[in-house]
This record gives sequence, C-alpha cells and structure tokens, in this order.
Amino acid sequence: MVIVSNRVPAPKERQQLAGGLAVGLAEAIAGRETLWFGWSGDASDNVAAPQITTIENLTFARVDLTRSQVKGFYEGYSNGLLWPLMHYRVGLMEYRRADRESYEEANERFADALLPLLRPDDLIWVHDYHLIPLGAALRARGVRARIGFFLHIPFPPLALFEALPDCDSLLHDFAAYDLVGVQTRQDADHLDAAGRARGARLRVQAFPIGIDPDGFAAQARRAEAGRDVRRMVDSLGDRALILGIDRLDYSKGIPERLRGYERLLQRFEQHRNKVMMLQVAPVSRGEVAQYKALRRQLDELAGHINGSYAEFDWSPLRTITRSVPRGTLAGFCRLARVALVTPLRDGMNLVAKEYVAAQNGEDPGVLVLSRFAGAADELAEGALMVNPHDPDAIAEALDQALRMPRGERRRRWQAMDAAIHTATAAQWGTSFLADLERLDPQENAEADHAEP
Ligand code: ADQ
Repeated sequence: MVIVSNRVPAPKERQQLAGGLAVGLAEAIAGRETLWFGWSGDASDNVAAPQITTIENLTFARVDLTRSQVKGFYEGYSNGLLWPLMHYRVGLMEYRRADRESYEEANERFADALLPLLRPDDLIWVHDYHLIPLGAALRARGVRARIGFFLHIPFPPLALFEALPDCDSLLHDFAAYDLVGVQTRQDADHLDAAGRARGARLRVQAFPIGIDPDGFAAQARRAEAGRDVRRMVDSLGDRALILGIDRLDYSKGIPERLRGYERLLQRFEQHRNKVMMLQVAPVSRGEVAQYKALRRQLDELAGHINGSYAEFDWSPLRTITRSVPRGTLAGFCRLARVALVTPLRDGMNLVAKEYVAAQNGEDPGVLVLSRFAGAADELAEGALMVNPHDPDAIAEALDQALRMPRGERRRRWQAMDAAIHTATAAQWGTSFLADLERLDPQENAEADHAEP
C-alpha cells in the first residue's frame, strides 16, 4: 500500500495528525505494509534522496523541494491557481507559465524519488490537487500498478474549469488514474463531463469523506472537564456560545459569516449581551497574497463589530488566529450552542461533522450550514441551511437556532448523528481502496517499460 500526499508529517507528529486523511487511512491501512510518501514541508537547495523512517509496518518517505519549487509549485500553481479555480473563484486565479513548469517539475521529481521505492504489486493512492500529474508521470516511468487519486476539494463546472489555460493536459492527467474519487455527486458529474468534453476518459466516483465520530465524541467529553473549557465556561457566564472553526481561507466565508453575525446583533436586539461568538481561524498559507489580505479584512471586521456593539462587560466577538489544540476545539464544539459552518464552497468540511459528533445528545446544539459545503448532501435534514452570501439569512438562522426548543434540537441532531455514523472516515478509506482493488487495471498504453 502506497499513500502519496503533498505533505507527509514527520513521524513524531503522527499522533497529532487527527484530520480526515489520517483517520480515514488508519483503518484502511491497518494490517497492511504501508509506505507514506510526499513532501517534508522543507525547502533545501541540495535535494537528495527521501528521508526514510519506519515505525512498525508504516514507512514514511519524505522529500524536500527546492525553494523555487516551493514558490512555483506550492504557493504559485497549487495554492495561487488551482485552489481558487477549484473553489469557483476564477477571479482570484494567478496564472504564470513558470509556475506551471514548476508544478510539472515537482511532480516529475516526486515520481523519480518514488519510483525506486515501488514494488510491482503495490496499490498506490495519490491525494489532492498538488499531485494531479503524478499518476501520468509514474505511468511514463513504466509503473503498471493500480493507481487511485482522491480530490479533497470541489471540481467546478466545465465553463469555469476552461478558464485554466492547461485544462486539457490536467484532464488527461486525471485519466492516467485507474480510479478518481471526489467528495460529492456534483463534483463527480462536473469532472466526468469535463473529461468527456475534452476527450479524456476518466473513471470518477463520489466517496464522501467522514470522521471518526465516536473518537471525536470521546475527545469532546474528556475536554469538557479540562482547564480550557472551564475557563471558557467562566468567561461566558450564562451567554450562549456561537462557534466558527476554520483555517483562515477565503473559501470558508469568514468575512461573510461575521457580517451575518453583525446582522443578528443589529436586527435581533434581544440577543445582545446574551451571546458570544468565537471564531478560531489559524493563519494558513500566510505567504500567498490573497491570504494576507484576508487576515487584514478579518481584523478590520472584528474591530468594527466589537467597536459597534461591545458593552463595558461584553465583547460580542473573539477571534483567534493561532492554532488551538484539537482536544480543546472538541470541547468548545460540545459547549457551543450554535456552530456556524458557512463556506462559500468546500469539498466536504469536516468541522461540520465534528461539531455534530461532539454534542451531548440530550441537549445538543444547532448546526448552521452552508448549502455550498460538500457536507450539505448528508446533513441538510438536521442542519439549518443557509446561503452564505446572504447576511440576513445567516442572522435569521442564528436567531432560529438560539430560540430552538430542545425537542427540535434533538430531532435534528439525531438525523445528523446517524449520517456521520453511516459515512465514517474508516468507511471512506476502505471503500475507496476496495473499489480500486476490484477494478481491472486500465490499459496503460504509455506503460511500455519494464516494471520497477
Ligand atoms: P480543509 O480545507 O482543511 O480540508 P476541513 O474539512 O474543514 O477543511 O478541516 C479538516 C480538518 O482540519 C478537520 O479535522 C478540522 O477539525 C481541522 N481544522 C479546521 N480548522 C481548524 C482550526 N482552526 N484549528 C484546528 N483544526 C482545524 C480539505 C477540504 C475540505 C475537506 C478536507 C478533507 O478543503 O473540504 O473536508 O480536506 O477531505
């Protein structure tokens, strides 16, 4: 079993890697000898062979990139171009041919470094938009093993995807994989239609990613008695907590959400000094220009809201742009009366599922969810659904959530809790791999070299 993802954690960080990918893979790879290959996160100018560490039957192989690849491949093409494009934000795309070359070059480099570590009977699973050309690069080097790919972010409609000058070659890169997994039916339809329109034959299927709901619930219960949550309870008094948790990213709709909260304070005066909103948004990709601008926008809006509504004993909004330990976040989820998960576009959004998992089923909180999160497909029955572009809709949903009687909260939560127990992280990983193993390997016309 070979997992390839852009970032591979240093082996000692493994236990902190509780995100969807690590949890989903843990079960899927249990009992299999596994190689986890990818970028170390470091830049160096003498890029050598991968650093390899083995812990039981899991081997980590991490390669460095050059500084110019970090700029061109990672910050430029992956995060400055593909990320906005895939999130339907064509206007934020920054296209440079040199970045495109760096993207190809980094993928070739990954393929060269991975090749000697492969065995003929391997099952290879590549993750995310940084690595779309890797499958084709491996095929060109003669690899005939089954190779699957999972796209964690959305795939836009063809009319948007065509804005990418390299759209044909990327679609043909997708076609080098035996199986391409995406989060939702809509993403699958878009990618499939784009492939067909451009003459690339793809096998695409939706595999919605999940979480480990019982593990997260246990973490939330443990955190309830912990110091951070107790401090939070003390500082809230009898006010209701409204919670937002995201990476600081423009796809997450954080400014739009704050405007919605501001509308609540403006229009529904009865909630003033009765609620407190906490937005946790650690800075990510801080080197990319659009992210610097977002940070400034967040600070301005927070200042504006607190400046307009604070009272001598109450600030309506707190923002934290440092990262907060996962256990503490789980505890905050359990405490929060409402979670605001309102991305403008999101592949899945695991925070929505984690919030549901963390609730006390006897007295659960309410999830306000964007219709543009992949998670909406599974959680629409229980969540209050909103269009995040409409601040009044957010304000009205917040008001409804804050007034919602316990019976309704329980009914809604039960529907969502059933959904997150149906499509778990473990089930996601095992079902993707089972489907990949079951398929006939594609005829890899380009793979006319010997097996490595
Ligand atoms: P992300 O955009 O990072 O992931 P998301 O699914 O919300 O988004 O979060 C992934 C993990 O990071 C979750 O376990 C979450 O708890 C954690 N996380 C998020 N914000 C955090 C914060 N402020 N502090 C600490 N931890 C935080 C991409 C796609 C998503 C898709 C995932 C998984 O953009 O749409 O759901 O991959 O496929």
